Formats: sequence, structure tokens, C-alpha cells
Amino acid sequence: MKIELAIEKVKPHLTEARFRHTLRVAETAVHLAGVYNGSISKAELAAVFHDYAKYRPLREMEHWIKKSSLPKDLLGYHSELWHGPVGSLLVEWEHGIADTEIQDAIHFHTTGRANMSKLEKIIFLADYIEPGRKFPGVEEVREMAQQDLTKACWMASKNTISHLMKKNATIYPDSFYAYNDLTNQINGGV
Ligand code: DGI
Ligand code: FE
Ligand code: FE
Repeated sequence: MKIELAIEKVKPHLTEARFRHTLRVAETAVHLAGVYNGSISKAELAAVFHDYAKYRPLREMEHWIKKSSLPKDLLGYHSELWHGPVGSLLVEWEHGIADTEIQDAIHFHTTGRANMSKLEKIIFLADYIEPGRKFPGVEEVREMAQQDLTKACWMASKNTISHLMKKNATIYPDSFYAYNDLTNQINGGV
């Protein structure tokens, strides 16, 4: 799909602020794909669609999780975790995007997972560091993103989990699997 068409398809599903976030994630993802020799076109398309399902009614997302092969344990965690997995299905059903690499990058953009592909890392990181993000510690992750893709993802994963634990939120297992695997990738683990 041409990127202009993808942007046109996504826009009506998002708020104005979320749409602008999406365009910044796409710019950031294209930049990272250039730095790390990833596919620019896949990075751009995955980024444009990464939050596609963000504003679907909860009962609709719940329905698709129940009816599809998505993991049912998602239903026992915060509904913020549903839009990535559900989005990875909807982009195929509604727009014919049947590229597994792109769909996986959309699926796992919120939590990460073990053994993330380069494209998954690029989208996970671009969503975290896009220029509109103001989290504490994001500037250090932005700097690392220019040097080491895996280390920057590890920092983002660690910051997100720490932040959620400080709020007494539950952590989806894939978030921990991402953190553990990225830790092993950067220093061999302890
Ligand atoms: O959709 P965005 O707002 O652009 O960002 P996102 O998809 O990365 O994250 C959505 C929210 O999900 C964000 O507030 C952080 C939260 N989140 C990420 N991992 C977990 C999580 N929330 C819980 N409860 N558990 C997690 O493992
Ligand atoms: Fe998201
Ligand atoms: Fe996002």
C-alpha cells in the first residue's frame, strides 16, 4: 500500500493528537530504519498503522480477541494492551496488509516480546522516543537510539516496566520477556 493512502485510511480512526503522534512515529521509524539498515517502507507502513485499533470500542476488541487466535490471557490484563494485537488483525481484514513482519511489529509495539525482529524493535522504540514524548529518561533513550538499537529498546523496556510497577500496575508477560531477552542480548544476562 502507498504511504499516502495508508495515512488517509488511518486518519479517520484516530484523534487529531493521536494522528500527529502517528506521523511522528512514522518519521522516527524511517530514520531508525535508515540508521540500522532496516526496510524503510515496512517501517513506515507499520508505524502508520501501529495505533490503528486504539479507539475501537473495548467490547469490539474483546470480541476479536475471543474469536481469533490471539492469546486469551490479554483479557486478564489492562485493555490498553489490546490495541496492538487487535490492530495486527484489522489491518489485514480491513486493508489487506498481510505482511507478517509488519503485523508482528504492530502486534508487539506496546509490550515488546522475546526475540524481537529488527522491525519490531524499530517500531517499539520509535513509539517510545518520537519527538512528542516527554517521559522522564526519554532523552537518554533518544541518544542511545542513534548508537545501539537493542540497548535503546532495553532502556525503553526497563523504563516502562519500572514506571508501571511504581503505579502498582500489572505487567503483561511479554513485557517481562522483552526485558529479559534484551538484557541477555546486551550483556549476556546475569
Ligand atoms: O499507544 P501509545 O499510547 O502510543 O503507546 P503504547 O502502545 O506503547 O502504550 C500504551 C500504554 O500501555 C502505555 O500507557 C503503557 C502501557 N503498557 C505497556 N506495557 C504494559 C502496559 N500497561 C500494563 N498494564 N502492562 C504492561 O505490560
Ligand atoms: Fe500503541
Ligand atoms: Fe503509539
